[in-house]
Amino acid sequence: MLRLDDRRLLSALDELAGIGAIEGGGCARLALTDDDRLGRDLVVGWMKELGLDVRVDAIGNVIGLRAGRENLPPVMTGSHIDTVRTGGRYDGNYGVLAGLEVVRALNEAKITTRRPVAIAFFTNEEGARFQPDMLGSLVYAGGLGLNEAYAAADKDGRSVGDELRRIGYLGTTKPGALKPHAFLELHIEQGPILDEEKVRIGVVESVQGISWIEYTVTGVSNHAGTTPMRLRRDAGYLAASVNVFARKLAQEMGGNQVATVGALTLRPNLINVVPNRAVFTVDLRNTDEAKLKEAEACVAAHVAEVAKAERVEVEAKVLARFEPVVFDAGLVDRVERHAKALSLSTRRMPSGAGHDAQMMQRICPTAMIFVPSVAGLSHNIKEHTEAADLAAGAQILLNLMLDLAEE
Ligand code: HGY
Ligand code: MN
Ligand code: MN
Repeated sequence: MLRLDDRRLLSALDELAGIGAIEGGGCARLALTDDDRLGRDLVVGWMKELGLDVRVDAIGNVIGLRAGRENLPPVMTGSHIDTVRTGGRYDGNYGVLAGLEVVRALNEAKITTRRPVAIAFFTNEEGARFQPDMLGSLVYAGGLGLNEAYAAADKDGRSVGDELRRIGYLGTTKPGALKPHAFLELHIEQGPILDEEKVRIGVVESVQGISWIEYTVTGVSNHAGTTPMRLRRDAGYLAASVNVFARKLAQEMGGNQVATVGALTLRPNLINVVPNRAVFTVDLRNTDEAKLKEAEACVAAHVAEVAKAERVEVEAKVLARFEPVVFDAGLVDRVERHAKALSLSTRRMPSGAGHDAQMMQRICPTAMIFVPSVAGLSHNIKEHTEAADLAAGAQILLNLMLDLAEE
């Protein structure tokens, strides 16, 4: 069996994690920042060293293509190399760099596969700076127009289009021009299931639905000491009330329902002033679309009820909304077979996190391979996956890609 060099994979992960490194581990490379550019440049350099034909598309997605014996739709693998601000070193990076090690193994074994092989990283998967998340793969899959994507702006009003140009990754190839024969994404689980159950490989059947809403609340700033409670129009109170409500709602709904108020800013944000403005986000997710809709409706009703009682104005903006996605059953079976062929324990599961794969499933058969996250930690600088698990996932990727590239 062709083996890939997992030591090289580990050192590549370390080197990439050195860009935007955070004190104490992890890395921060928010999409289209200078650190993202440096990370992109490093990976593009590795792609070129491996002899890949590197293409940058009009939304900054980067694809390294390795020719096959025949000019057929390629077998593609990839993920993302942008991170959240408290990012770990494996989220996204692992899938891209494992793809490069697949190419290195093919090169060293002087194997030319029937189909071309492609390794991709997509722009702004995280959605931490620009929304929606999975922006690059969504455009690639035809789910969002380029102009709308270019117009997405961060908190400082910098747009995706301007930032792509500024960092030199406003490419020319048409996103989605290269339609894969199949797409695989190798990724850390980012949750606690595999680690708790001591299972080596997650055979991912689906990705849960996601709803991101940003609320802007306008009240009246007032003196914290002299303003009686009956006269308050406290924007911060509404934000806090929604946070508590969303937590309780998720607990009462149970199942896969989760709810997070992740971002919150108050103005004037001073100890002795009743806030007149609050901007906060609500992230709701569920594997069941009907339940996700129910959760959205409950939160919206609570916002309206409290806004009326507190006499504040509220503006809601949908930042991202994707329904659950089910992966190609045949390809999912093949992930499971390849894991078992290596005598690795497996369990089928949904993905709690969003991934580029959920967009690629729109245009080609797609599946994901998960490896365990220690203590289920992710989007946390302590994110960790054992070397043996990283190697096992990468070996499945190599074996399955070889399979797919010969059919
Ligand atoms: O939020 C997510 O699930 C992903 O990390 N973008
Ligand atoms: Mn990811
Ligand atoms: Mn992530």
